[in-house]
Formats: sequence, structure tokens, C-alpha cells
Amino acid sequence: MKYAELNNLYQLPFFDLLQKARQVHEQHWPKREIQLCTLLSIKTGGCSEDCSYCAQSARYKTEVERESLMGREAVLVRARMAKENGSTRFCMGAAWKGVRGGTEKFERVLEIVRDVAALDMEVCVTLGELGANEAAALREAGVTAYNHNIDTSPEHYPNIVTSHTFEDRLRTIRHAQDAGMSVCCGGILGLGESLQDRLRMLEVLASFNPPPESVPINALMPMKGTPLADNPPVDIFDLARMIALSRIAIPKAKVRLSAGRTHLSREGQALCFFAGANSIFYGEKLLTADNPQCRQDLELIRSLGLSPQAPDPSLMPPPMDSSRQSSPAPDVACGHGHACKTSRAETALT
Ligand code: SAM
Ligand code: DTB
Ligand code: SF4
Repeated sequence: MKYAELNNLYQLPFFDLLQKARQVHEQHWPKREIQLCTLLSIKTGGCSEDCSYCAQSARYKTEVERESLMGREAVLVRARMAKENGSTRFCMGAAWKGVRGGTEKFERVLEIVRDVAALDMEVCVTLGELGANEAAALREAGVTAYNHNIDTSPEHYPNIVTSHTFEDRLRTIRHAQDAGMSVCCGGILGLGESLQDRLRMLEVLASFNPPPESVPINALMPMKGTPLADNPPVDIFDLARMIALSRIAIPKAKVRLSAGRTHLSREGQALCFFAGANSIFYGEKLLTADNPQCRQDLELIRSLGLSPQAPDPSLMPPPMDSSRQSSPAPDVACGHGHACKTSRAETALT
């Protein structure tokens, strides 16, 4: 979908745009389900890059404490909890510029991926820049989706990040796709971008071939110590418009209402679901920032007559050998290592 068409849609009266998005949504996603994805930061802080929104960049003095790559077992415990709690996708993020094959670090990531893939969950990772070989190795280990956001328009990108380029991002996305992983790619609103930048970002996302499997729309979480710490919040109607446009421009993608939900009311989130969002990050932490409580999310989903998305076997990693592990039920349910009282999503909603 081209810029002019996106702009025409954006300029429609709010309810007309929502109505169009709703039609597309119902045609492609008739099940009234919300995908629950649990995030885990497996390596936190100390990143060489200068992304001006990010609390994990080593260039800024933020409140994030550096943590080295988590051990296999600790990650597996969190992944099991996430599954137990009803998440169908486990997303692991690392504060790296990128990964290089043949290094010990990368081998450890591959082991982690194999472990999580054996739990029969969708496995998503976001590790920064990838070459073709690294992408192939991740796919082979069981990664189903690679998250790499373009974040904003190509024109605005250099105002936000200077340590790598927009083209670098596109190259990584291409490597992920060539290796057979689906791509989770979206952006952030609230980076001081213009409406034109937002539409350009969507134009680029909609031009991917194949289209992104999921599109996270993040509202900036202003992080203390970063250059964008004082940016004003994103207007809820602008956010809903962008979700509606994403739904229309990339109809088969899961559109994920991502970072920033702690700043939205229940009504604001409901509006975004109506506009076409059908996925959220679930659990009380994103990577380093806050996210709503599990219980609140389940209640919101239930009160809207929606349900958590059931696992889709076609999206699981391919079968591995007989070493496939079972996942005993942990006492803690939330996937974030604290005593969240929420019971399994499925049970809570039936
Ligand atoms: N280092 C890898 C990368 O840059 O792709 C993976 C981790 S990075 C934190 C993943 C994504 O999180 C970023 O591309 C950005 O879209 C999002 N993100 C990071 N900080 C954010 C913030 N403060 N508010 C909203 N989204 C944020
Ligand atoms: C995405 O688009 N949003 C997630 C995930 N992909 C990796 C990350 C949001 C990070 C929010 C800020 C933080 O937790 O530090
Ligand atoms: Fe590093 Fe990713 Fe944060 Fe940029 S967004 S500073 S690459 S962790």
C-alpha cells in the first residue's frame, strides 16, 4: 500500500477509518482472540548502540542494571511459566548490536532456543543484527519469528539512531526471511516523528515480501536518562489510527499493541483492539520497563468478550528428536518470576 493511499485513509473521519479496519479485521481474524506473548530479557543493558529511546544503551546513564546472558535453566524456567500461564509465544530479547556465528555467546543462545523450542511454543528472538549464517542457525535451532523493528521512517531514523543505519535493519530482516523465519517488525510512536514519518514507516512495513507476520506498535516508554526521556505521550486517537492503518495495510499480520500499555486506560486499549490489534505482550515486565499485571489483562480480555489465542500447531517449531522435554507446571504462573496470583489464562477465562 502506497503512501498516498495510507494518507487518504488516515485523513478519514476517525470512525470511518475504524469501520474500515474493523471490516478487514473480521474478514481475516474472525475468532475474537488476542495472542499473548511473554517477553524475557536474556541479556540486559550495556548495549553499544545509541538508540535514543532505549534504557539499555551503554551511552546513557539510565536506571537499568547490566546483566550478562542468562543461563539455560533460568530461561527455561521462565519459558515454562509463560506457557503454563497461557502465552503461546516466548520472545527473548538481548541488548546487543548483533550476534556473530561461531562465538561462544551465539552457541549459548542456540542452546537456549533449542530448549524453548522443545516446549512447543512459538519462539521469537530479538538479538540485533544478523548475517545469513546466523539467521540459518537460529532457524535450525527452532526460532519461528525474528523481531527486528524499523522503529520509524527511513528519513527520521538518523535522528534517533546513529550507530547503525535503517538499511542495516532492512538487511537483517532480509536475512531472517531468507532463512525461513517469519518476521516480527514494527515501530515506536512518540519519537518526535511527524505524521509523514509514521505513514512512511507503515509504507515500508507494508512493502515487505513476504509481509511481516506480526507488527508491534510500541508507544514510547520514556526512560529516565535517555535523550527522549521527556517526550510527550502519544495521543490515544493517533495510536488507534495507526493500529487501524496497520490492520488495513497488512491484513494478515498480528498487530501487537506493544510497549506503553501501562499508560493507556482500559478503554484506550479496547479501542485499539477494536481498531485491529490482536496481540499483546503479557506479563508485568517488557524487557526493562513495566507492563500491566497479568490479572488485569485477563480481566480486560474477558470483559470485552475476547479470549487468549489458542496455540497454533502450524506456527510451532518443527519436531525435534526424542529428547523433547515435557513442561511440568510451576507454582508461579506469570512467567516473570514473581508470585503473581493469576491462574492459567485458559482456566481464568472459562
Ligand atoms: N537490540 C535488539 C534490537 O535493537 O533490535 C533487540 C532489543 S530492542 C530493546 C527491541 C525493540 O524494543 C526496539 O527496536 C524498540 O522498537 C523497542 N523499544 C526499546 N525501548 C523502547 C522504549 N523505551 N519504548 C518503546 N519501545 C522500545
Ligand atoms: C517490541 O516491538 N517491543 C518489545 C519487543 N519488541 C522486544 C520491547 C519493548 C521494550 C520496551 C522498553 C523496555 O522494556 O526496556
Ligand atoms: Fe541496543 Fe536494541 Fe537498545 Fe538499540 S534498541 S540500544 S540495539 S538494545
